[in-house]
Amino acid sequence: MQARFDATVAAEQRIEPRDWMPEAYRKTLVRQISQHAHSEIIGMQPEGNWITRAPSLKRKSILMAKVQDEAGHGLYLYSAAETLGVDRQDLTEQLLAGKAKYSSIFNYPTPTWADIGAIGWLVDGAAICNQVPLCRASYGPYARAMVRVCKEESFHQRQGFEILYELAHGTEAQKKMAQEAVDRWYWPSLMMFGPPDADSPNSAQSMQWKIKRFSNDELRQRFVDMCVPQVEVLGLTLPDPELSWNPDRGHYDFGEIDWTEFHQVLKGNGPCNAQRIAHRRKAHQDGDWVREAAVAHAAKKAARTKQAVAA
Ligand code: FAQ
Repeated sequence: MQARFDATVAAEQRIEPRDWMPEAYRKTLVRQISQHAHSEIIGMQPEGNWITRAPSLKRKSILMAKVQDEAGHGLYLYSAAETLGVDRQDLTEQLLAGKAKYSSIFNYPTPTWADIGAIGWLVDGAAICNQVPLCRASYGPYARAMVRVCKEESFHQRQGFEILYELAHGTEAQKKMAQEAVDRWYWPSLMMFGPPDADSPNSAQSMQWKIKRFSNDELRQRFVDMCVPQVEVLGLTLPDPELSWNPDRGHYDFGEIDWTEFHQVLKGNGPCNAQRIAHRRKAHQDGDWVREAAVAHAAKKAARTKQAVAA
């Protein structure tokens, strides 16, 4: 069975839920997919904060659609995780108990409207760099979920870029607001790619299994290289004095990331960790009646079908 699994992965074919897989492969997928799902769900909060205050009806409807898309991504991902034999309720309970990881990026605040532009451009931009290769992940349900997610994230990124572009070409105060938001989100976006390769315990095995196709540092570099020409079009700057083109490498060199900050955020000490979990718990409690109603409705429907069959 192991040989067949190895041959399937080597041949770039997909592992499906019905196939035998090593227990460690299954566990790695549950870990990554569930963390990813939690990130999408918690990731609704920083932008959700601006739905009632979006500066126009058009901006409000776009933002509502975007935040709903993130909820949808969470649902596809929980479904993909369930194909591996875990229960969505258990995953949710781990998140609510503060035991599950989700992306560090969503523990930062959104004090101005420009932060919504910066999230779209930088956070969705980083998400795309990371997730496009996941469309080729060896596990079928995860790879297929990623295809739709990436299409939606591309649209999200463009709407964020457009918000920033308008602000950057508006009044002096608007341009300043856009620059400050980019300054706030740039470094945390680089941290989204995970620890440097040398400190990434999961990368080597995940790449061997073709879950991950590129290392954390490779994708981070790709993102920096993408941001530099785009920030020039925006007429803004990236907050890194060490950023410079390296002709030998064919890439931009960039400054040192503050990994102490990253580890603090992972430990729960970021600016919004406590608020994010408290809000998620309340939203879950507020949704109790919906889940109860759905279960009651399903039971009634099943009873009616049973009666009809008996008759
Ligand atoms: N934050 O050995 P590695 C989005 C953890 S979705 C928190 O390198 P791996 C859309 C890592 O889990 C954003 N924890 O791990 C959106 C591991 O923990 P563990 C989420 C992090 O898995 C946009 C430990 O550190 N995207 O943005 C982070 O091989 C706008 C060691 O790290 C995904 O989840 C971090 N930044 O590589 C939504 C993509 N980085 O379990 C709303 C799928 C690392 O061993 C609004 N995931 N850790 O204790 C992946 O590609 C990978 O899981 C990585 C990490 C690259 C994130």
